[in-house]
Amino acid sequence: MKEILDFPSGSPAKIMGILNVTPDSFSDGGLFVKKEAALNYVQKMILEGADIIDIGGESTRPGANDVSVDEECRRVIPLINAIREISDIPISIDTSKTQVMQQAILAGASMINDVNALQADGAMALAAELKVPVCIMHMQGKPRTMQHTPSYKNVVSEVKEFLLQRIEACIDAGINKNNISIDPGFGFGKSLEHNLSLFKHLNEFSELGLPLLVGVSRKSMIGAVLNDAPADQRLYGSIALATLAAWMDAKILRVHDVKATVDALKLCTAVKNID
Ligand code: 7PJ
Repeated sequence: MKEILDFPSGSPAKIMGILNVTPDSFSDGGLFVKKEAALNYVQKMILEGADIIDIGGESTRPGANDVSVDEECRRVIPLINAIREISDIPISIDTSKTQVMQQAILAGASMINDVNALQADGAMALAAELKVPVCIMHMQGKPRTMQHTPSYKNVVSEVKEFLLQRIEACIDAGINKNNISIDPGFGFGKSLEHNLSLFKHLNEFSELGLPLLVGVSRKSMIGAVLNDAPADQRLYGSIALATLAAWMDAKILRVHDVKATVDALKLCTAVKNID
């Protein structure tokens, strides 16, 4: 199987297609709670060129309700099983709960995507034991309250420092460096200015020497710049930022709109690869 975190030089960034199986996500909440609808949507994303499917059963939008391990498993595990019956596309599990990570990988998921950077009890040891790729993300605060008063002296250096410490902790816990990707965590405890500043300095995250994942699709930073456009009016803004991220060497783009992003990336890669 092709390695998820393998990026031959000149190859385009990979597209991680988002599948939220939550009744309350901000842009597609409730759409894919039924297994059949979710499976059809996965098929569509695969045909459109997704490289990875990211499944999340716990909404991390600001103020979202907590979900129990059982409920989260009930949402994601049958779906992972069902996808495995139709495709061998890599699946990442978007969760911060150790038990959900374990069940998901057992059911056939291939990667752990944790907005909490594997800080839950046992999460890091589990990832080391399972030898699966991980994404560790920066967040200031906790989802319920993170947007209340985000505050940094220097957002770029603070996020970088956090990621550096988590990378070292992962390696100390026995996670292979080749299995780690990093994410500055757009919208997770950040004001519009923080998000824009982080984005402008994305290049600097390459200094950490690990593949960079960027998730800005339909996020509120886009709505804010577009005069408070609602989530369903953020496609063009999302494509602009996805293209800029790829230009600044992001290796994985976590997106809702797979086909539009794939097309934009083809142009980005064509320009990048010309002398
Ligand atoms: C992200 C994520 C992100 C990573 C979510 C949303 C909120 N995982 N999960 N990075 N965002 N790695 O899609 O707006 O930015 S959920």
